[in-house]
Amino acid sequence: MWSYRSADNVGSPWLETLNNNVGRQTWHYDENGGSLADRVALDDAREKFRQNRFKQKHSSDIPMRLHLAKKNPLPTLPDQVFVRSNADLTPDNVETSLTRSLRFYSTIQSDDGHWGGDYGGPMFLLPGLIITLHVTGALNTVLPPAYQLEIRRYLYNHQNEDGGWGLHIEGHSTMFGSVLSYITLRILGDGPEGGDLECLARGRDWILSHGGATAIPSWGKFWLAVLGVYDWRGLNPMPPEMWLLPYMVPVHPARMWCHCRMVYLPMSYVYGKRWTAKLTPLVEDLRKELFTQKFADIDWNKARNECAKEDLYYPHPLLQDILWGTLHKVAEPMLAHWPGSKLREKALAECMKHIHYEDENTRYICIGPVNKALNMLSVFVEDPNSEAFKRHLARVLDYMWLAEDGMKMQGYNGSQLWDTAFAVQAILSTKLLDESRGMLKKAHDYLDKSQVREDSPGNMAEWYRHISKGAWPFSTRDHGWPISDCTSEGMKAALLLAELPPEVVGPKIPAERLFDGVNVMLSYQNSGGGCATYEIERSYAWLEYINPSECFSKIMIDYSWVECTSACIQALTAFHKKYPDHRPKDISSFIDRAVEFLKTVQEKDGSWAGNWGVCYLYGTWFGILGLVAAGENYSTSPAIQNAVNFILSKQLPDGGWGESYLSCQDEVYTNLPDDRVHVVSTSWAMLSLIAADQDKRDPKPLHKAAAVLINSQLPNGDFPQQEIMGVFNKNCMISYSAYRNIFPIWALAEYRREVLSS
Ligand code: LAN
Repeated sequence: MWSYRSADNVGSPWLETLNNNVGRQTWHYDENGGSLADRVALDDAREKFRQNRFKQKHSSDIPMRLHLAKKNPLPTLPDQVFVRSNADLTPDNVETSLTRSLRFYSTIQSDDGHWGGDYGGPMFLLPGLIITLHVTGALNTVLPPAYQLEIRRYLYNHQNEDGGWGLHIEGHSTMFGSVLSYITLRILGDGPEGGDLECLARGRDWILSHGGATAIPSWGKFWLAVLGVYDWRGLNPMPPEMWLLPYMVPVHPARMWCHCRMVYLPMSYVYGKRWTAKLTPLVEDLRKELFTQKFADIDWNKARNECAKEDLYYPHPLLQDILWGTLHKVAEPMLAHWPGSKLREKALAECMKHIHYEDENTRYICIGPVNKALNMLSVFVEDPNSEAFKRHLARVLDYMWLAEDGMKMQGYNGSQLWDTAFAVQAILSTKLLDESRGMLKKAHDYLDKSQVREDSPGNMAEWYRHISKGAWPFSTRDHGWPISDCTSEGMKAALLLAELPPEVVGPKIPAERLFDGVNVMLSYQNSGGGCATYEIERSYAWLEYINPSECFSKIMIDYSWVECTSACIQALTAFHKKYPDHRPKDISSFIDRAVEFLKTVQEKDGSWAGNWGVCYLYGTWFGILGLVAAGENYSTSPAIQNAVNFILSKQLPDGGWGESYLSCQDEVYTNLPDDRVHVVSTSWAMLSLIAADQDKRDPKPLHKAAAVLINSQLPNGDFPQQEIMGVFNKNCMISYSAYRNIFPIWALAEYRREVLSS
């Protein structure tokens, strides 16, 4: 039976931690664990998911719920209320609904105070990990058979009806998803005709009828070359020598978005070495299975620029093809032989230096799932017996998540801090302290222990690092990368908790540490007034011309975003109210410029396009909250008026809102199929409208929306998991599984306080 643990130390003695692994989430299998009833409940959930898998592609985190329900049984709940007419929308009824939500929510809090949850969604992550573990011979040690079975289940479940796999769980089939998922299943032991319901044969049909594996996007070409199912000559160059350029040059990798540079760093190391795994019978078979022509006949030079149309979100501009062509034909041959090879060696050593630095400073978690696998491969290529490799293996489980759809690799080592910071704000907004004191105390402890307490070691400029002392990360302190809006949300939650007596919610975070947090936020402002994610903008948007990834856009530099900017405004204004004497001038000039930025990025129709959540409702929520925090309001601010009109115009006849992920990739507001409502979209819309005083003008839209939320509640106080609500780089969706609880609680709490009491 499977069990979920938080703050576990599995992987010792190769595991390092700064705070006893607080926030770490791992899944464990014990053949003899659990009762018959537990197994039946889990199997039941799996079967339901499978039956429904083409309709409801997002799993509902049932294994975590089942597991935690055993430790924390659900308290008695007041009878469920349903809203049939406006007369049912009384403060008492809303309170009942909130009490039920809070009681349920307390049962799924992890022991260490954070809320765990599925942070999967992308389908291209797991294969990189499995290929790495396979070629390094570590697969069976790190992911024993029970894990492998769950991974296969996951891939069967997420095969689309047409036989292919998408970039993410809800997406149409792509070559990237299909080839990599197919290979993963083959590595995990399925034969070419095998798998669930002839999964592999159907997958192969999809691949071959869409041009075969030469049409996989560049990141896929990379993994195939590592495995030996593709020739390195079929890849566009990723010269490690870029790292030897002077920093002044705008295309220096250190000036790129940290996720982009941290992915291309190990990729260029492995590319520079042209490292390929041993030729095995499996590799020989795959060479026969995946291409529309004989492997020996493939024109690799042509294959460099091939990409299936299903995958092509960001087509290469001509400039790129010329650039890669020249590097490929002129530079690479020179670097392969003396004296050019000397330069290559030097560049590879430089890359390895940065790989080790990243590994050590994230305790081998790495900034994200892609460079986790790549760095692990790189240190193995450098030295298969290295301590670094062992430490990497000890951190693989940090990325694995089990749900009823199987086991997946997550988009980060979790979203612990982010969810916990929002959860605290939502819970506090209910004002139901007696219901929530236990939860809040534990969550407070999590916030306290997860703040980053130090800058990266050494000369930060030499390592191209931004300050991090005082920041909050997205996940755990051991991960440690600072982020502007995570720092802000962490700060907002900490400030709110500090208003309550320490006997109730635990000790306050000391002022000095909040000052450090403020210092981090202030350091994030770009010249245009906005804030980016982890660093300040270091280069120019035209770098996007050389964005080589066909499936993602806006990855080259760290741009300013509405979400990050608004979160900083909100946190700094909240901080300023409590500590008016701390850097007041810096804070007020920051806010003035940040507000200007928000206004410049507002769309003509009044919305803001969100970049990390779906999409216009998420962005507009941040836009409005930022302006309101800075002191603007509906009657004086046309920006707010337009945003409100935008939101109202998207309300569905049922009274809720439901925004589809297609809004992100197509950049136009799109409803969910059949105009379905979504509890998270509905909550974002409500929170925005309430912040803009909609109740003073016309509360009807809010009443209708509150009814939708209340009536959506499940009998146990939980809310349903509906469509995926997170996104990155415009085109890839990612799960924020905690949102289904956090945002309905928050929206109903604000509704009760602001709308029903007025
Ligand atoms: C994340 C997760 C957190 C997220 C928020 C803090 C929510 C956001 O407001 C700012 C951006 C940030 C930090 C973010 C950026 C992109 C990430 C890191 C991710 C969505 C998690 C996974 C994704 C990463 C890029 C996935 C790997 C793929 C590549 C294209 C490198």
